[in-house]
Amino acid sequence: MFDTIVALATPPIKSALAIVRLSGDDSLEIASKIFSHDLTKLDRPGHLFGRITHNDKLIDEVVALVFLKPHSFTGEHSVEFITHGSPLIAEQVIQACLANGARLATQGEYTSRAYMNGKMDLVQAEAINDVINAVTNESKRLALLSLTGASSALIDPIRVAIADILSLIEVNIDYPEYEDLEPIDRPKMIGGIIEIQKRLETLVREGHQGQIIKEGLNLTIVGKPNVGKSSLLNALLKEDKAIVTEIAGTTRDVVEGDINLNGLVLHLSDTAGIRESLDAIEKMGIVKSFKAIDNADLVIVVLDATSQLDEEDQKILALTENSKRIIVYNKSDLKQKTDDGKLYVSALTKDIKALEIAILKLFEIEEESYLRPSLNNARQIGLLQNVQRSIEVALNDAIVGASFDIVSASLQEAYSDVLKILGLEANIDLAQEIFSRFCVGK
Ligand SMILES: Nc1nc2c(ncn2[C@@H]2O[C@H](COP(=O)(O)OP(=O)(O)OP(=O)(O)O)[C@@H](O)[C@H]2O)c(=O)[nH]1
Ligand SMILES: [Mg+2]
Repeated sequence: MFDTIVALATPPIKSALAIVRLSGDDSLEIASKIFSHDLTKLDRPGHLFGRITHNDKLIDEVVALVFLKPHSFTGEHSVEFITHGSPLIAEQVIQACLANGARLATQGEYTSRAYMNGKMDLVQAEAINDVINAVTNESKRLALLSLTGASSALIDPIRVAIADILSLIEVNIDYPEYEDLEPIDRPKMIGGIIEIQKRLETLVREGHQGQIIKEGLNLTIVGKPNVGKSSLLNALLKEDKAIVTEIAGTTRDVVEGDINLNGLVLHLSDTAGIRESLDAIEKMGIVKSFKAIDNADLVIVVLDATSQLDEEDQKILALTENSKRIIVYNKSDLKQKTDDGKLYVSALTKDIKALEIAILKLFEIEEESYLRPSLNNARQIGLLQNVQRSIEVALNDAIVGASFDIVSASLQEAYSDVLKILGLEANIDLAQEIFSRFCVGK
């Protein structure tokens, strides 16, 4: 049971319509105090046209959408007033609701109530934000898979597999005298844990891919002056965004732009050519280049295909050694084609396909990645990694012959973290899992 909250569900700007919504046990009463119809008498959901008045003053003519518990987004009684799209009107409707007992909703409170009232799990609740924030069709599709529960469903086989082993261990520990009991077979248990480990590896890998599809990648283009970094940026962007000249040291500041590469959003940064410089402005630009390398998910190191690597190139290669990187040889148009395994591009002639393919391949983004549900935000992946760690401990303990209750402790931890992904409590659920499998004490 929650108090009744009110908020504007649309942006506070002039528009055709605005929506003010109420949710909570007293929604119908509060709405009825300011609306021309009595909504408390409704026995079914519906919409009604009427007037909103407060302190005997007409505020607006509106349509009220009425949702009855539990058939609403939040699972509570809920009323949405569709008003004319004036921020002033919306504000007055909200004030009238507040004066009649509602309180202002806090950020995300409607969704949090939907979660608390069991309308959705935590993965689904998180997906609402992803749906709203998606900027590509691909990321929206992934978010909808999570919203509709397809990502949450990925948890279940792992939860059940852990519970299978746990229940066997627990019952053997607690009821060793129970005759019908299947004794624990250690190799079988180890096999089961390895199976869980494999499933987790897949989930984490696919989660990272989903995260990349959703959030995009920061890609930084670096190299010494004049190798064609800005030209490469322009070729990738298909736009003349950065200034290109034959003068070394042209780019001073970081130049940024986004592209959508087969559904993968790349946040590109072209940087100042890195070299020893006495020019104060150029030096500042080079400091920014170093920062951009640190912030990058992927560094593109540009080398000049027409000349031998020099000391400056070597320094940049050393500097990016620990970054995820792709080394490209630019200006291939000036050079005879050789098949030496190096990645050649020509930013000038826009021959950069090989680089685009290499990027997609490096992050293992394939057609299926866009269609696959995944647990793909930092919280979900972090918990999956916790589960991985506990499972690894359980596996090592099981292999070295540790006692079953030691193995059980790690498995219980894993089980609890699995449920946390969905925002569920572990204790009650685990007991239910165990006793649903065995009729102990029957
Ligand atoms: N032939 C040929 N010339 C290129 C290519 N890419 C760039 N250039 C030329 O190389 C020169 C430098 O290009 P930029 O893109 O400004 O090089 P940069 O690496 O950004 O240089 P700085 O900003 O000074 O660090 C220009 O004259 C470009 O036209 C290429 O693929 N082929
Ligand atoms: Mg440049």
